[in-house]
Amino acid sequence: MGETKSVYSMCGMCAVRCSIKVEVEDGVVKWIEGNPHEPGLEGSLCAKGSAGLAFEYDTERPQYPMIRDGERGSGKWKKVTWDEALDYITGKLKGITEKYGGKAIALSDRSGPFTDLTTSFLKAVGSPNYFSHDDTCGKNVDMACKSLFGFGGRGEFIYDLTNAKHIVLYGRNILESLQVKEVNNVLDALDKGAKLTYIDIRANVTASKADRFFMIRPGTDYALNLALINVILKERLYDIDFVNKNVTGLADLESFVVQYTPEWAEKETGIPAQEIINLARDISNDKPKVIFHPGWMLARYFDSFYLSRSIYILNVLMGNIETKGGLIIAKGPGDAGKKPLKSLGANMPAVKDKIVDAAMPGRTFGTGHLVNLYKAIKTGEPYPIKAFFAYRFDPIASLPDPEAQKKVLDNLDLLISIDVNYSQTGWYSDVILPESTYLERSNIIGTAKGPKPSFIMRRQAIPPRYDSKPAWEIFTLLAQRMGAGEYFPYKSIEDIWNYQLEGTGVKIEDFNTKGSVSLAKDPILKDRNDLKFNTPSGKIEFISQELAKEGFESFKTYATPKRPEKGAFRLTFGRSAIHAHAQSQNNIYLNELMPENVLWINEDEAKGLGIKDRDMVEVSSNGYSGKMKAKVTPFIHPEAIFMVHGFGSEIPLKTRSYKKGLSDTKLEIGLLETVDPVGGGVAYLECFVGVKKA
Ligand SMILES: Nc1nc2c(c(=O)[nH]1)N[C@H]1C(S)=C(S)[C@@H](COP(=O)(O)OP(=O)(O)OC[C@H]3O[C@@H](n4cnc5c(=O)[nH]c(N)nc54)[C@H](O)[C@@H]3O)O[C@H]1N2
Ligand SMILES: Nc1nc2c(c(=O)[nH]1)N[C@H]1C(S)=C(S)[C@@H](COP(=O)(O)OP(=O)(O)OC[C@H]3O[C@@H](n4cnc5c(=O)[nH]c(N)nc54)[C@H](O)[C@@H]3O)O[C@H]1N2
Ligand code: SF4
Ligand SMILES: [Mo]
Repeated sequence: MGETKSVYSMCGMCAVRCSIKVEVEDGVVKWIEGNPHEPGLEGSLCAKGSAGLAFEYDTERPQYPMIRDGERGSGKWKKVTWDEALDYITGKLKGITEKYGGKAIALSDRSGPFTDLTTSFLKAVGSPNYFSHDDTCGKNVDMACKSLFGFGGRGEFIYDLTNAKHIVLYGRNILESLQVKEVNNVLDALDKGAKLTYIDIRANVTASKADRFFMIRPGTDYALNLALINVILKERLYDIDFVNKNVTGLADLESFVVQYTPEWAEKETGIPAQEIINLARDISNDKPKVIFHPGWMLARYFDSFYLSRSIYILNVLMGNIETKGGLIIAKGPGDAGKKPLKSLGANMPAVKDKIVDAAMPGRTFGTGHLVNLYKAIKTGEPYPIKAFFAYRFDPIASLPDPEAQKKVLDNLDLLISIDVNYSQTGWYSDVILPESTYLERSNIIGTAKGPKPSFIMRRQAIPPRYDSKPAWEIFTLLAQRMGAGEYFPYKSIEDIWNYQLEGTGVKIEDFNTKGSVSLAKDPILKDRNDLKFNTPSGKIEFISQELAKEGFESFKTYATPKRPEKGAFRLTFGRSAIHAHAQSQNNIYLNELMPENVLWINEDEAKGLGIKDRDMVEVSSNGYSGKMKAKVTPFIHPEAIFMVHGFGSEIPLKTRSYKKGLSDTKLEIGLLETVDPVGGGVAYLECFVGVKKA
């Protein structure tokens, strides 16, 4: 037998980044499993994680840098060396910077624990224009959180699902749209007798595990919540002590929700009034160990900001903040009395220019909205953006309306994709830089906030199989060529790690045994009698001063969502447990398990249209149409159809997924600038399409 080793690292088959143990023999990966030392994971991986082997040894991924050799999107490429590719990029970037300033360079990545690399790269080249995928995902949820607690985001609260007694999920398909640890935590909680209430427009795997399932009318969750709040306040079912101590604006909320009775909500949502009352009473009995999970998917309607806000308000009313079985504020190194990682940008001068959407008219809450970046690329206002890095991000596959997007992106002088796959954006870009896969590279060290904060490390397990480079090296080489080498002097990942760890007392070797370094022995809980929030008042603001300052109201009058016209349906979408967005459909294992997506359609509606199960149907929207197989089922609301996102690839080099299934984004025509007017998240679900038998 040759040389064998075990490497602790992080899965990269989706953005969850589960901790993994990789078994390597003679430079070949033989086995990947969940990190057995990681509580809650204990060795488990999902199907996508296990298919990491197939991904690694696939030939249908970029193998060397490529420069476009024809029109954008023509699929004609020239193989080049790294020097040629990097010189080409920096030659263009220098021209752009001279003419428009560093601010004309924008970058969007997937966000997460490693963004210090990309934000520092932008800082080094003088640009404030860092964006992430968040507008396409949970931005409204983050903004709602910020308006109440003063800190923005999903990562800022840990949902202590394991210890909860009642979990309420709104379209949070937690067992399929999964994070392995979270699935284990939910199943543990259910084993211990926790109740699960699931609200969705269709019955999926999560619904099948629920004690209570409401098939809600699409887009009406806000009505449900207003009625729940109405009952909770009227019957004084809330945690009076906690609310009195920590909240501002209760009286305003009380008078606002008086009109929203359960009987009223029944007409909106289709959920019987008595069921709503029962849920409010049930939940209250188990408080504070209850969780209303805001999820992400509800962040896709016009009123999603206020809906997400109402979900957080329900949590607060249950007094479940900073308590076991509730929402625990994520702690960073500082809370554990430790120094944080040193930022790669720590010694760089601050960027003077403001991010491009800070000065936009009609702007939404907060900045860094991707959709606004697109507006700036399109109009050149408030200033031109001429270069765009799509790094570990595929906007053409993940924002609505690929054709409209391409027109916007045509205003760029330079579009670069840094990816491990041929992405839709890569296919339309000027340069593709192949990053080494998660098994072939190390990343900068990241911080995982939580009840017990830790430093986390992705570590190279095998040498790159093709002519690729890790991101730290790509951005270092780019910065050096841009004349910012003094800020990116690194020659190896160890140089970066040592720099990051300076003063923390942690050493590189400390990651050897588990792949991460915990900064606290026990979970850190703040004193619930002395909670301080980052809002202007220091309290949880039902009436938000920040919102008021920006001209937004704190409570929004409910507006009935549009009903589809006859023969039309609301297009909804989501995930399957087998695929990750648009990136895994060509994986040889995963493709075999699920080669294409199907159209969920309600059986009565289907009957009316003469559609039978497994018939081919044509789905159409504003001049575009495509065909797919129907799944005729009673388990979806009649107003909606549903398809799994990520199919219908147009990249011929990915032979297994090419043109398989249908792309939801292609049907989302005209929605590129359709956003929640406050939170700024893309309102994908405000989309209606026609369906007929093909
Ligand atoms: N219509 C519709 N639109 C949607 C959604 C939907 O369900 N329907 N979902 C939305 C949601 S919630 C999200 S989060 C977004 C997701 O949108 P994206 O963030 O664009 O999707 P991902 O598939 O996570 O990954 C983006 C790219 O990263 C690449 N990648 C993966 N691993 C690596 C790596 O290690 N290095 C590098 N350099 N690249 C890597 C992948 O190959 C892929 O091309 O899409 C959103 N858009
Ligand atoms: N396997 C797998 N897991 C993943 C991912 C992946 O790509 N693959 N991606 C990760 C990412 S980035 C994200 S954001 C999460 C997403 O996680 P979720 O938000 O839990 O999941 P989605 O699958 O996007 O599904 C959303 C659900 O919302 C429902 N829905 C649509 N409209 C309404 C409505 O009006 N009301 C209610 N109550 N429900 C509605 C849909 O029917 C669907 O079941 O998953 C994460 N986990
Ligand atoms: S959820 Fe699955 S694919 Fe995503 S990181 Fe974890 S094991 Fe990998
Ligand atoms: Mo997401």
